[in-house]
Amino acid sequence: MKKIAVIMGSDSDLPVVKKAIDVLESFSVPYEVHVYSAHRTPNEAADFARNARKNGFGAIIAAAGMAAHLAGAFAANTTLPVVGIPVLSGNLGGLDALLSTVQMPTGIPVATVAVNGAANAALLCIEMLAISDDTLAKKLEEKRAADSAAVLEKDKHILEKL
Ligand code: RP5
Repeated sequence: MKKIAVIMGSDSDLPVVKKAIDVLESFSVPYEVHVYSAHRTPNEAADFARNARKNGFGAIIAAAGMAAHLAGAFAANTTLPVVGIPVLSGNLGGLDALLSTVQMPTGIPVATVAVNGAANAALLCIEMLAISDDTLAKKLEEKRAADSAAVLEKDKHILEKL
């Protein structure tokens, strides 16, 4: 199975990114976690992105806050799918990172999830791998069913309570 690269702009992003790691773990999808910054380590970030396909990766998650160019910088250097997580950091409530991540020019796409939407970033990558992996597709269906059952259980409790 292809690996998922999980990149964060700073180790201060880890509490958010951990939710993506937990999802990848729960699906037994192989991954590698790195700290690379578009601004502080531009050469290392570019090297990683350029070699990611030949190093066995299938998709890249890039999480960053503030002027969050990380996902775009990765996307500029690979044709693997890049999923951006705008991280809430600094004083602008995550809007800075959201716009920096989502507003990519035509030709260099970044699939952007919600601010701090790390779990969805992992799920989106798993859905990409599941295009050619029936076992993974079945696990995704099972998770959807479990999530539905959990909501219906909550509905039952609310009905009983109120
Ligand atoms: C971004 O700046 C990082 O992704 C992080 O969200 C933010 C702050 O980084 P630190 O100053 O905590 O290293 O590049």
